[in-house]
Amino acid sequence: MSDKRVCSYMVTKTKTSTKTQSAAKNQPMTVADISQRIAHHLQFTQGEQVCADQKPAYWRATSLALNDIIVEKLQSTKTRQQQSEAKSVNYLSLEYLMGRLLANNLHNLDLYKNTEKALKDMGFELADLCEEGADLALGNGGLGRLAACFLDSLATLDYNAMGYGVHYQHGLFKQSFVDGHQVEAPDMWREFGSPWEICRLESSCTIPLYGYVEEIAQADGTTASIWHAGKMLKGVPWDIPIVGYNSQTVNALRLWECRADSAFDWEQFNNGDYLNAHQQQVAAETVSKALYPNDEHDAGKELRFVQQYFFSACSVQDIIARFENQYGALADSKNWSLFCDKVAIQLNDTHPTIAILELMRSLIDVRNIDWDNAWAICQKVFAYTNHTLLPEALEKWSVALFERVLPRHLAILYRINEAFLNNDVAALWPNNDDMRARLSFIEEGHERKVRMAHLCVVTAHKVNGVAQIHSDLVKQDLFPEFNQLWPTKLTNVTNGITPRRWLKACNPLLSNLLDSTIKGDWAKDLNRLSELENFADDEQFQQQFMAIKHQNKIALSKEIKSLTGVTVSPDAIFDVQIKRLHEYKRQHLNLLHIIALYRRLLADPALEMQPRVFIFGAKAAPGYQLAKEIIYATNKIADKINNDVRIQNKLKVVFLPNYRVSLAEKIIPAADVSEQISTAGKEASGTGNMKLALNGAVTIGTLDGANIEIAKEVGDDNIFIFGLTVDEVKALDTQGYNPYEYYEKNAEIRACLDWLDTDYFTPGVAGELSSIKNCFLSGGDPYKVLADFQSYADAHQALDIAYQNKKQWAKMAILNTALMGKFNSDRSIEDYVRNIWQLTVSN
Ligand code: 26Q
Repeated sequence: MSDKRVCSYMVTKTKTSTKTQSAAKNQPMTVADISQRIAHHLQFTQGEQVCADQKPAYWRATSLALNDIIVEKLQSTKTRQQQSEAKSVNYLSLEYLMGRLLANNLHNLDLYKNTEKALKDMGFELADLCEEGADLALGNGGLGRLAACFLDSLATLDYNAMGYGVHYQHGLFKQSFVDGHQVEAPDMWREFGSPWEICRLESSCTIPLYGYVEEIAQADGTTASIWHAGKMLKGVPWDIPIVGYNSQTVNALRLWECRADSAFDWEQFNNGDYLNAHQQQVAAETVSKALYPNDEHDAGKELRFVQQYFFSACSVQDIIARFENQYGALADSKNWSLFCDKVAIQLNDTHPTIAILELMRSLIDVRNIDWDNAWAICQKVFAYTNHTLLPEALEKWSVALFERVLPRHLAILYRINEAFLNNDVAALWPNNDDMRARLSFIEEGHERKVRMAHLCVVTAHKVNGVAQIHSDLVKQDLFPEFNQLWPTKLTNVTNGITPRRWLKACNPLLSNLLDSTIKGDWAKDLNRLSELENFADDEQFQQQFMAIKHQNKIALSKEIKSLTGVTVSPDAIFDVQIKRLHEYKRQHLNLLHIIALYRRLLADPALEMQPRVFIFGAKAAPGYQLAKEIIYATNKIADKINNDVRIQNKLKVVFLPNYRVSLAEKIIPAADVSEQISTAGKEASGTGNMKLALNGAVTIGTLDGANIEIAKEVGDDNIFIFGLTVDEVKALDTQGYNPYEYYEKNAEIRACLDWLDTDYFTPGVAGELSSIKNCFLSGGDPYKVLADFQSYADAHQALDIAYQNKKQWAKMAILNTALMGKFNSDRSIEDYVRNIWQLTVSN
C-alpha cells in the first residue's frame, strides 16, 4: 500500500494550468474561475465535438471541473487528518444509495450560485444539467440511503471517516411497467465512466479463498495454521469523494471492484491455457457484477457470500494498511493498543460480519499476534448496527458453504464460539444445554448454519438499533439473553437524514423562504427550524409556505404527466407512499382504503371529500411474487379509477415507475400527506417519514419505528396516528388473529375484497386480483391489515376534514417542518461519536 505515491501524483496534478488564483488562496471560486475550468474540460477531456444535444457534454465537463476542486480538498483533508492523528471511523456497508452528486457537491461547496451564473453565460440552465447524470443506486433502500446520509454528516462535521463499499457494475435494477407488471432492466450507471471516481490502483489488494488449512505444530507446543488458498481475487479500489457541507473536509467512499488476480493466472496462461485464464477473469468479475436486489430477505447464494467476504477482506486489509502506513507495523506490540485508539469499524447490519473473522485472521496468521490480544482488539474496534427484527432477514450461512469457501475463518469462528459458550454462557447459565444451543453461533439441524448476528453481538462493544422502539425490541425480543449477559452493550441511535440533500438541494423554494426567515444556517443546525413555530399562526407566512407547496405540486404534476400520462390537479391532496414494496410496509392497506373510497364515491358521487391523488413509488424484489402482485393490482385499480368519469376527478392513483433517490427528490417537496403505515413493531425506523415531514407533509402513521419519535416532536395535533400498538399486536397474536372475523363483520371490507374476485379491474380476466384477497384471508393476513383497516379509514377521514381548513392545515405543515430538528443525521452521527466511536474532530 503506498498512499504516499498517491500524494505525489495528486500534487503534480494540482499544478496543471486549470488551477486558478482563487483556488490557490482558498477563496471562493469566482464565476470566471468556474467558466475557465468548465471550458478546459470541454476542450481537453471532452475533445469538443459539435452535436445536437450538448447537455451530456456540459454535465460531464461541469462535473469534472468540480471534481478537480474536490480532489484538491480531498488531498488537503488527508494531510490534515494525518497530522492531527485523529481516530477514524470506517463504515462498512454493502450498500450506498448516493443518488446524483452534482447538485449536492455544488451546494456543499457553496458553488451552486456561481456555477449557475457561469453556465447561464454558456447558454445552459444548471438545474437542467443536474438532471443529467445517472443515480448512483448502489443500494436497495433505507439501509443504503442511511449510509449515504451518514457520509454526508461525517464530512460536514469534520470527522475522519472512510466509507467502504462494493463497486457494483450494476446497481439496483431499473423498473418499468408493462401492462401494469413490474419489468426489471439492468442499471448501467457507469457505462461510459463516472466523473466522480478515482481509481486507486496502488491500493489494490489480493484476497485468498477456498483451499485448505494445514496445522503445523510449533516448538512452543502451540499450532500454527497455514491456509493454502485455492483461488485469489484482486480488489481494485475506486474512491468517490464525499464533500462536507460548509466544512474543511472531503472524505472518501472507497468501493471495491473484483478482478482475477493476474499473478495467479499467469502460470495458466504460460501453460497455453489462455481461454481458461480468461474464464477466471470473467468468474472473478461476477463477484462485484451486481447488487443483490433483495432487502429484508436473505438470498442464501454462494456468490453473495463470496461478495460479502471479498468486500470485508479488502476493507480490513485496507484499514490495516492505512494504519501501518501512518503508525508503523501492527506486528510491533506497542502498536496493538494504538490500533484500538485510532480505528473504529462500524458494521452496517450483519452483511460485513466476516470482517471480524478477517481481522482476527490477519492479526493472528499474518502478524503473529496471539489469540487473546487479537480478540481484545476486535472487541474494542467493532460495533454493529441492527436494522431489522424480521426473522427472514437475519443472515444465516450454511456451515458447509463456509467451510468450503473460508476454511480458516470457520475455524476461527468455532474457537470464538467455544470460548463464548464455555466462559460467558456457562458463567451465567451453568450446565444449561438449552441456552448453549440458543446462543451458539451454530444453529444445529438438518443443515447446520452460522448465525451471523450472534458473532456480531458477541464481538461488538456496542450494538445499536435505529429508533428507540426498535432498540427496545432488539433488547426484549431479539437478543434478550445477550442483553442479560452484557446490560450496557445494546443501545439506541435514532436514524437521521441529511438536510442538505433532503431540503436545501431538493426544495430550493422552501430553502429560500427558510433562509429569509431564520437566523443562522439551518442546514447545519437543523434545530434552528424551531424558530418557525413563531410563524405557524402567521397568515402571511402560511400563505408563503403553502404557495411554495403548490408550486412544487405543479412541478410534480408535470412529472406525473410525463411519466404516466395521467393528469392530476395540484389542488388535490397529494398523498404519498414511497418505499420498497413489502407486506409489512402495507402498501396493500393503502390500496384497500383506495378501493373503499372509490366504492363510496360510486355509491354517492356528491360525497363531501377533498380531491385526492394517491402517489406510489416502490420497487419489488424480482423474486418476491406477492409484492409484484400488489404492484400489478395497484396499477390495474389505478387505471380503472383514473378513467372513471363518474367520480369527477375526486380520486386519482398513480404508481410512478423506477422509484429512486432522484425521483424522491421531486416527490417529497410536493407531498401533503406521508403514509407511514407499517404493522407496529415491524419497521425498524423509516427515514422517508423524516424527509417528508421535514418538507411539510403531515404523517398518517402507526406507532412504529421513528414515527413514535416524530409524533413526540410534532405533538398529537400535527400527526394522524392510527392502528394497533406493538403491545396490542402481540396480544392479538397470543389470542389468535383471525382475519375472517373482520371480513365477516365489516361490510365495507367484505365488499372491497369480494370486488377483487370479479373482472371489474381486469376486464375479461376475473380472478386476476384474487391473490390479493387471498393474502388477507386464506393467507392469514400476517401483517394485520384487516385489523387496522377501520382505524386507518377513520384517520383518513379526520385528515380530510383537517385539510378543508386551509389555515389549520398550513399550521400543521409548518410545524412539521419546524420540529424535525432531531432527525438531522448530524445528530445521529454525534450520538455514534459520543457513545460508540469516541472520535475527535480533525480540523
Ligand atoms: C441480506 C442477505 C442477502 C441479500 C440481501 C440482504 C439484505 C439487503 C438489504 C437485507 C436487508 C437489506 C436492507 C434493509 C433495510 O434497508 N432496512 C431498513 O433500514 C433503514 C435504516 O436503518 C430503516 O429505516 C428501515 O426501517 C429498515 O427497514
